[in-house]
Formats: sequence, structure tokens, C-alpha cells
Amino acid sequence: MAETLRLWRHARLATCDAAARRIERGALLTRGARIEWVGEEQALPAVTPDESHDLGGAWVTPALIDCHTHLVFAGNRAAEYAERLRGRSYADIARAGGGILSSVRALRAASEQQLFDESAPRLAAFLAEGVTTIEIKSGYGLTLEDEAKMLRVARELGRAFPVTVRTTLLAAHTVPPEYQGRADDYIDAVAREWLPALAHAGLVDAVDVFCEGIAFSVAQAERLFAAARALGVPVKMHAEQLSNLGGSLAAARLGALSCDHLEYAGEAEAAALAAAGSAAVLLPVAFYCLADTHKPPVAALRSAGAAIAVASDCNPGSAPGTSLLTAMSMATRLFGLTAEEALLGVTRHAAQALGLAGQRGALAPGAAADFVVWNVGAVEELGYWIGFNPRRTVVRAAEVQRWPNQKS
Ligand code: DI6
Ligand code: FE
Repeated sequence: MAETLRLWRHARLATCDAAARRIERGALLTRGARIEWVGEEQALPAVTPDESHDLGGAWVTPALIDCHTHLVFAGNRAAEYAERLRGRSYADIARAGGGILSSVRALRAASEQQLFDESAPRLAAFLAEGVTTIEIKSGYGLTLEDEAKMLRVARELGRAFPVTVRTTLLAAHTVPPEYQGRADDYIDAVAREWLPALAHAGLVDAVDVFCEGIAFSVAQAERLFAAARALGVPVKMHAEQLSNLGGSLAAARLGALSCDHLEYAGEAEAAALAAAGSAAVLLPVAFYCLADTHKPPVAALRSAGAAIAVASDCNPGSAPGTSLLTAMSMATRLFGLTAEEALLGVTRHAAQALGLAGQRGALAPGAAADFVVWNVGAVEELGYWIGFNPRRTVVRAAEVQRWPNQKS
């Protein structure tokens, strides 16, 4: 059966492709689930579409991509946040057995169904803002079975909701109690046993490591990355969040898809990431919630020509947020991104951070026909409103989504 040819006309387009064009009188043609043509409506090819949609002159962008989340978790850490408000530091709480380890205890005690039920409303909040692709990391299980449980829930969310889920194994998030004082043995177990088993089970799209004084060293990250490379699994890194250990230089050298956080990175790291084509993923909600003051090197990333992405980092500790639009606002105000950079950060560059460059995150021929129609007068409004959602209609795989839209 021939794939449905759909015309989407009378639209203002922010293409977010390599040319990052704004087209005031634009149109899109989609065939099946992909975009076939994008341009000025007056230049439309002479075709007879099966369906035609008049978008009423509204702004259209690629659907949003959240390229860094820890969305599947159990419980919350509001009590720790209260402690931090009284002056205790995140690292201090972590060293005392709280922090990530307190979420590990909660996750291990939760059933797969509970985990799904707790995570689903968070995912729904992202989708309501026009997210159709989201990365979800493991990292609160820290046993083979509990990491598998998290990744299965992430996959199940992708089947239950209209969203593409990319899973990332972050077993190297912190040293679990079973391996206290034996971080090298833990990395060996993850690299030699867990990663191959989970990858063969189809649960792993990428591997991540928290490279930090309170977590894992560069040498340990490199060992894990070598195992991932042997399996053909791409790698990413939480790097330079609280200090500079040289993680992002190593990750760039090894061709990581992305380095994330980067508050303590500098010009050398920015140049290395740009040269390697590793996306620089900024996580301003964590910066905000930790009352951090050390900013990522945005000017250096910009002048080096790095692909700057913006993500929510949704997690129960440092970033308890479910709004990618709010992350855009924070990336502009707190880190100095331009409105255009913030938009590219949740579209084209976020796709690159997930290894989906050219396939998603742009209104371009060949890309997935995932886009959002907005109730805005200018696309700059997307990183401007705080706590207000201007989404009108979400289109995924060229289908108007009845949910989360009020009307279609
Ligand atoms: N960096 C983060 O921002 C999250 N993980 C990480 O390595 C925070 C995780 C948490 O505090 O639960
Ligand atoms: Fe994170």
C-alpha cells in the first residue's frame, strides 16, 4: 500500500536544519512517517496529496528532544533538598550515603509496575510540551537485575506513550554498597558482564558514566568505554559537573556522542568536543537546583563551533523538573544561550547527542515527521514563558496526536 502523502500548509517554519531557516509562508510534505519536502509554499512541487492540513499561519518547529533524563526513579528527595536549603552540600549528602544511594534504595524496593506508575506522569508532562523523543538513563538500580528493571520500564514507557525512548545504561552512576571500596571491581563487572547481557537483551542504546570525584575516574570510564566499543554501543559521559577531572577530553578522544554538564570545562574541552563532533549537553536545571555558580564555557563552545544541546536532566536529586521549555529558559538566562541556540539545543543538537543527527530534530527531507504547532507569535517565546505551555498540536510520524492535544 502506498504511504500517505500529506501536505501541511500555511505555516511559519523554524527548520532547525543546518541552514536554520525561518520560512514565513512555508509548507511541508510528508510521506508516511517522514518529511519529504520543506520550503516556501509558493515553491511546492506539483503533487496531489492524500490529505491537506491548513495550519493557520502558526509557527512550527521540529518536535522537542530531551537528550538527558533520569526519568525512571522511585520516590523523591525533597527532604534532602530541604537540607541543602539549610546549607548542606550535594556532595556532602552523597558522601554520607544519601543522594544517589537513597534513590537506589527506593528503586530496589519498588516493583516494575510501581516504577512505571510513578514515572508515567513525569513522561506525560514532557509530552504535553511537544517532546516526542526522550532519553532515559538507568543508574538507580546498580545490580544487574535492578538496572534491567529500570531499562525495561523505560522501554515499556516508550510502548505505552507516543514517544521514542532511547535508553542509556548508567550503571556507572555511583559505587553501590555491595562494591564499597572496590570501584575497579564494580566497573569490571559492569563492563564484562552487565553491559553485554543488557545489550544483548536489547535494553541499551548507549552507555554513560558519571566521571567525578564522588563517582568514577577517567581511567575507569575509559575501561567501560572500551567494552562498549567492542559491542558497538555508543558512549556518553557526565563530565566536569562538580570539578574538572579531564573526563570530557577523554570522552572526545573516544568519539563520545555527548559530554553532559560541563560546568567546570574550559576552552580546551570546548575545542576537543567540537573537533570530535561530541555534543555539549547543558543541564541548567541541575545548575539552578544546586545553586551552582560555575558556568559551562558557552562562549568557548560557541566559538569552537560545538553542537550545544539543552536537556532537563530530570532526576530526583539535582533536577526535579519535567519541563524542557523551562530548561530552555534557564539555558538562556543562566548560561547566556541565545533564543536560537536554545531552540537548536532541544532539536537538532539534541538529536546529535543521541546519535540521531539527520533523522530527528529538524524539518528536513528524510527526517521523521515529528513536529509541533505552537500558539506563539514568534519562536523566541519558547524559551521565554516560564510555567506556561504554548503547545497547540503535536504531530508524530505525520499523525496528529489526539493526546496530549486538547483538540486536533
Ligand atoms: N549527575 C546528575 O545531574 C544526576 N546524576 C549525575 O550523575 C543526579 C542524580 C541524582 O542526584 O540522583
Ligand atoms: Fe544527569
